[in-house]
Amino acid sequence: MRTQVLIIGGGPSGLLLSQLLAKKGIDTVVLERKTRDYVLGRIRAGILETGFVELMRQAGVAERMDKECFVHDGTVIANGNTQFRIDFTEHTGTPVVVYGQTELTRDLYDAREAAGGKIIFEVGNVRIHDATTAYPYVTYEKDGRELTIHADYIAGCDGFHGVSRQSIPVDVRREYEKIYPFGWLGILSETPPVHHELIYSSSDRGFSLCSMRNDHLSRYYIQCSLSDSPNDWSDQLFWDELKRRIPEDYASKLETGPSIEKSIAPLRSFVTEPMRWGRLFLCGDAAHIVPPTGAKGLNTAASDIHYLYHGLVSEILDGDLEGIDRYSERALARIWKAERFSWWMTNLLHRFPDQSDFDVKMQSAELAFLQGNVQAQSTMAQNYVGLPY
Ligand code: RFL
Ligand code: PHB
Repeated sequence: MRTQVLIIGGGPSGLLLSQLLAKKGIDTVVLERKTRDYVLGRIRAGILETGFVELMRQAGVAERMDKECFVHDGTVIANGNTQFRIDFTEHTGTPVVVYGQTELTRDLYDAREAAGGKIIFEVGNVRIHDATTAYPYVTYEKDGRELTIHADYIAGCDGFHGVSRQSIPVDVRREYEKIYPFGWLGILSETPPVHHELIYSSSDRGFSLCSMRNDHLSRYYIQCSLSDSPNDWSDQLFWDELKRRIPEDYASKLETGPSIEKSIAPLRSFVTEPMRWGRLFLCGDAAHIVPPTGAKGLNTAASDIHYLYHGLVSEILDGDLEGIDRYSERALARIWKAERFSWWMTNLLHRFPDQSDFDVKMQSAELAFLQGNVQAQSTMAQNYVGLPY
């Protein structure tokens, strides 16, 4: 088989790229290790920058999102019982949008399938060959057979544990990593959100976040120990702990109920450089990870897709190499800023095991400064709604 752009990974990055390229008449094949149901079972991001929303519109897959999403003009930040609001729209002219990763991935799958897009599920042993030549190809296993696809370009959209990044020789790539000494325990519950906007909360007992998917589906997180397992946390324990970490006026009106999903995510900052090796381009989690505190994971994946999509279209349709030649440099310039913001928010709001009383005072002083300073709020808002592409 042969295609113009072979995409490894059928998560949001891979599907969005495939859908955008299809709109320009460029042929793609997507190889996905899991089933569609498995990919759609992963509960992940919930906040989209307007840049992402715009890309979904360009891809022709924004109809349901535009109807069902919730526009958020600001967020609440709390420190113990003190709370304040940062107004994104006032500071930047731009809100963010609440629309779950599960939903947008479903929309992308539906659109690809309706257009007859080629997505091959349950592939194994994917291997990239000859990426630095003009004739790269990929081998994989499906139903016990080994198959080959030749391509002009390969997009590595296969997440942090995928094969694409690992295919780049170790003497070519440089990796930067920070592992945080805690995780996030998250639950999804069919209860109304405690507040109509998100609440990021710092407390003596650790960080917590009140988020949502819609009017009757809430997503809550609490900072937890890396040695915890979701089974250690009954629903009752979770709700009791969350109530202790948010301001009392929210705790008293929090509606609790059975969790329909409960999982722990470790927190990590990670970047690999460069994001291109010959005709292989890394996108999204395959190239970088942020701690979820700034809601940037999926949004940085989208900006990669924006740069790669425009680069590939210019090369394939007009023979202009500039976009793909500068892909890695452009994508990384934006990613490092999102890494900084996510690292800053994580450091500001979490309790660290080795933190001194002085360190805690520094966090409180920074939160107080943010509360009282319009420029600091504007800086936060600009980063949260997303820096320009
Ligand atoms: P994904 O979503 O990981 O998709 C990669 C796809 O590639 C497939 N794959 C392979 N396919 C073929 N061959 C192989 N060898 C393959 N290896 C892997 C996988 O099955 C998968 O379908 O990466 P992508 O598309 O770059 O999208 C990135 C986002 O998913 C990610 O940045 C965010 O979800 C990060 N993230 C969060 N971001 C937020 O902004 N807010 C959140 O609340 C949030 N929560 C999370 C998260 C990531 C988590 N992970 C990675 C464990 C919670 C969790 C638990
Ligand atoms: C979510 O709703 O899952 C969510 C929202 C904001 C974050 C992280 C996760 O910073």
